[in-house]
Order: sequence, then structure tokens, then C-alpha cells
Amino acid sequence: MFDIIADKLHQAEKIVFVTGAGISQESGIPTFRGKDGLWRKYDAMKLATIEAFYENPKLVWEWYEERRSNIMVAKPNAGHLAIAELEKFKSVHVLTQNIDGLHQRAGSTQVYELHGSIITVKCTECDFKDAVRASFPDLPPICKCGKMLRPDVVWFGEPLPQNVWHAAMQQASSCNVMVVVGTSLVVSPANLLPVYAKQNGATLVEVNPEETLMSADMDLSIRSSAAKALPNLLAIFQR
Ligand code: BV8
Ligand code: ZN
Repeated sequence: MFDIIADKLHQAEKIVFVTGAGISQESGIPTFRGKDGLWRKYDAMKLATIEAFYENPKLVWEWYEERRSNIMVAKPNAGHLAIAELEKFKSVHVLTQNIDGLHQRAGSTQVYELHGSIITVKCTECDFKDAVRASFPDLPPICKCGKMLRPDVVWFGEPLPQNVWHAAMQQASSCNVMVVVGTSLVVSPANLLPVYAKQNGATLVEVNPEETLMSADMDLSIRSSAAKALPNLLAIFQR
């Protein structure tokens, strides 16, 4: 299996990775739906929405601050590093649903953050936007203009950043191999990206210890974790 995929990677002009919470799981960041899932303790469907934010900005901010502090101490794992390493040999674009910035910290340079970033905060009113790595003393944090700051993430019911989404669709529709890692493909429109790739004749590879909604559409599925499977794949690719 790994040999076949490594071969496909060798033949490919362009390789696209679509990643979700599962690739950061081995960096100690809980996924959404897993047993330790974020959505167990909190109902993210309720909290990751603009309504929840305006209803109870302090609670939503407490949730993000807890996640941000966890993400700040997390390290990219062997899965993130293998994707970054592959960039030395091939054109690699990473379309990630994650907001943790770990692909960039692993060294990947073509990363599209479909759902924004927890590192960046923006104003709910003016055009202030900046990366903030320190934790905020008071929640919700207030902008210089007097209005509330919010995490620069895409909440449910909010559109994805148009420029990022169009670029991601473009990459998905023009790649030869798409590797879907650590995502349950529940959330739309990100879950359409493998459909675009398939429509354009790409080889679809899935890396996930469990079945997903699109496992039946995958050309090849590696039932393993990202931090195990991706370095193995890279080692065989480099032989
Ligand atoms: C939009 C940022 C339109 C915030 C996120 C019904 C009602 C309401 C809405 C909808 C509805 N039906 C559809 C919708 C649309 C909605 C949606 O898809 N809802 C779902 C829940 C049904 N989507 C939206 O609202 C999107 N916007 O559609 O806008 C629009 C257009 C124009 C104008 C106005 C509006 C916005 C969606 C973005 C939401 N924000 N994140 C934050 O993080 O706090 S989504 C968030 O959840 C993540 O970003 C990610 O995308 C998603 C979680 O999914 P995964 O990453 O897949 O994680 P999950 O835990 O599910 O799975 C982990 C996988 O990893 C598993 O398969 C597991 O087996 C595997 N795994 C575990 N360990 C490992 C592993 N794999 C490898 N290695 C391991 N070690
Ligand atoms: Zn402001």
C-alpha cells in the first residue's frame, strides 16, 4: 500500500493535503468528535457560533483562551513534519481546517487556513487584526476602538474567507494526488474539497485510524494515525 502511494507521489506534479483535527491529536490537541473530543466537554456547535459569542462573549472567550494556551505549548508532530519535509521534493499545498498553526510551525510554507487561526484576533468593528500569543488578562478583550475583540476563526454559519476558499478550491481541482488526513469530513464546505479533486481525476488517499464519510470514495486508505503513517510514507518516497 505505502509503495503504491509513494509511487503516486513520485508521479505527481502537485500534491494537496486536506487536514483536520486528527493530525494535531498526537500533538496533544483534542479533536472535536473523538472520545477526548472538545465537543464532549463543550458543545462546540453552540460555542463556535456568532450567536454564542454575542450572547456570552466571556464564556466563548474562556473556551478559546483554554484552547489557545494548550495550542501555544503544543508542538508539531511527526505527521506535520513529514508533510513539511515533502515540500523539499514536490509542490505541496496544505488545506487545513485546523486553527492551531502547527503546519506552519512544522515548516510548511503553502498553508491555507480554511477556518482561520486561533493565534490571530480581530476587532468586531474596526479593521484591527493581529497575532496575539499572550493570554488576555480580562475577557472579552477590548480593542483600542472600544469594541470587543474576537478570535479570527470561522464560526458555524459564517462564510469561509473568500480568497482562501477560492484558492483552496483551485488547488483541490488541479492536484494529481490529494491526501486527506485526520478529518471526519463532516463540516462543509471543506468536505467538498476531496470531491473537487476526484472530479478532476486526482488520486485520493485517506490517512485516518477510522472510517470517514468518504472512505468509500478513496482510492487508497491507510488505517493508521498521522504521526505513524506520514513519516513511513515519506521514508518509502525517499528510498
Ligand atoms: C458555512 C473553527 C455558509 C472554529 C470550525 C446545519 C445547521 C447549521 C449549519 C450547517 C448545517 N448543515 C451544514 C451546515 C454548515 C456548517 C457545517 O458544516 N456544519 C456541520 C457541523 C454539519 N458549516 C458552516 O457553517 C461553515 N460555513 O457553511 O457558511 C455561508 C455562506 C455564505 C454566507 C454565510 C454563510 C463554517 C464551518 C467552519 C466552522 N468552524 N472551526 C473552532 O475551531 O473553534 S469547524 C471545526 O470542526 C474544525 O475547524 C473542523 O473543520 C471541524 C472538525 O472537523 P475535523 O477536523 O474533521 O475533526 P473531527 O474531530 O470531526 O474528526 C477528527 C478525525 O481525525 C476523525 O475522523 C478521527 O478518526 C481522526 N483522527 C483522530 N486521531 C487521529 C486521526 N487521524 C489521524 N491521526 C490521528 N492521530
Ligand atoms: Zn476595533
